[in-house]
Amino acid sequence: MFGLRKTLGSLFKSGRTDAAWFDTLEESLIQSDVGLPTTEYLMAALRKAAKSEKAASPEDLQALLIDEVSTLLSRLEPNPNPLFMQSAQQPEVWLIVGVNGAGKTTTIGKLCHLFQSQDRSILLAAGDTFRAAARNQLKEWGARNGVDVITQDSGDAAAVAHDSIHAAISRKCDVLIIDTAGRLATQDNLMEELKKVKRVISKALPGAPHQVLLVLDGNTGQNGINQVKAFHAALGLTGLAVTKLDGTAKGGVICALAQTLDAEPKPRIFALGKGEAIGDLVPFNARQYSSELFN
Ligand SMILES: Nc1nc2c(ncn2[C@@H]2O[C@H](COP(=O)(O)OP(=O)(O)OP(=O)(O)O)[C@@H](O)[C@H]2O)c(=O)[nH]1
Ligand SMILES: [Mg+2]
Repeated sequence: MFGLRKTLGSLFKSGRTDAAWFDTLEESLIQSDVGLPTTEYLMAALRKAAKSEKAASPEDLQALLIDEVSTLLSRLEPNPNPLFMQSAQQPEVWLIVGVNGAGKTTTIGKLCHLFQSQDRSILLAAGDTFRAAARNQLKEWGARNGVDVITQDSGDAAAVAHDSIHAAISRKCDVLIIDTAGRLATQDNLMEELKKVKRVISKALPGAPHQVLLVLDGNTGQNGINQVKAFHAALGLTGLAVTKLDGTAKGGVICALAQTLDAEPKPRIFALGKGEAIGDLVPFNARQYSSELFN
């Protein structure tokens, strides 16, 4: 599944762990967007283990690497995962944000499917008011899931959010998921609009939004870290969904994130997107991810 696997798969099967072997491993980690500090940290741990002969064979080193990365990534694992919490809030409001094309609308379709499998009633809100096509795309996901979508012809995302909260309250929906238009964190006016959407939601329903989820393209590399920081600073993210991890060689960005977000209480990674289909959303599990990355 991960492209990194091809290089590493053969590396961990080779018999010798000489200097060239370590160099190849180091190169692979950097290429997969693990990032320099994390690569250095991991390589130091492996070299030390190899020297002390605690881990001599490639298999031993592979197991050690999986352990190290798993420990690192466990910082990002929510416990419990809000995807599976039946909260007392009704409606529980999810605000979905991120840069253009990250996979927000698709992730909403998948989330909707997941929540429905938990027997929760859902309402969607088309807060991406920039393009009519965006509204239609969300409507398609709504139709696929048999779920209503609140839309407006106006160009005001905050008004849609406001409407949808009242609709969700009066319909007694368990979960309301609000889509937003993609934007760069450097576009100040658009970030202000997003803050306004959040304020309007809080006013319409104190305590909401209960989750502010940043959808991050797993292929964005180190820039993904800046996205997380900037959106978090503006909105107070609670969670991340990292998408397009099917067939990428860049899954390492999650390791870099773990190191960066170390000191932060939030956000955590709730889910990974592994395809375009409705079922292609998996809850984030540090150990599983780590062994998939290096197997
Ligand atoms: N392979 C793969 N493709 C994905 C995944 N998630 C989303 N996509 C695709 O990425 C493209 C963009 O997805 P959207 O959901 O439209 O992204 P968005 O963030 O809503 O985009 P904007 O609303 O334009 O900002 C679509 O072609 C999706 O099918 C994933 O996990 N894997
Ligand atoms: Mg969209």
